[in-house]
Amino acid sequence: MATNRTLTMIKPDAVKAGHIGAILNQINEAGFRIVSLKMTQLTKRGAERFYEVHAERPFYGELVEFMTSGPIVAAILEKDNAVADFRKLIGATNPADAEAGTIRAKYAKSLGENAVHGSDSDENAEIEGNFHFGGTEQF
Ligand code: 3AN
Repeated sequence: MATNRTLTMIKPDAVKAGHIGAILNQINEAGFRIVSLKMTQLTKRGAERFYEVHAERPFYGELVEFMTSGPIVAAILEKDNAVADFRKLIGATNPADAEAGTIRAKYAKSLGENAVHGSDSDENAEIEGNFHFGGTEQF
């Protein structure tokens, strides 16, 4: 996957609350091209693997439980400076600290249930993109 790509997931809280369309629209309006897109549900093993870097953190169990609690929407997005620009668009991890107008400020419920994921580096964007999508699913 090229380095101008990032991986997002619309998390179970935002899917349940009916925000898929609004969030995808905000992503498009911000200039990201959708390279891959699907609705899916993470298995416990899958979520543990996806969040392996957080395995030692106290919130790991809660995070895995939440991320497997319902369907998510996964997408690979493309834009110049995709990783940094997307993290700007979604806002701070804790919605209480997220800038007004950001996706988390608008749709996130709490630090744990924070509506969307965004990759934190080009390297992780590639790993995470390949976690969700095979080569023939990346356009
Ligand atoms: P970000 O998603 O902004 O990159 P990370 O990578 O620090 O944030 O955390 C990954 C996910 O773990 C967050 N999106 C959030 O759902 C959850 N999380 C992070 N910190 C906490 C915490 N202190 N308590 C509960 N959940 C947390």
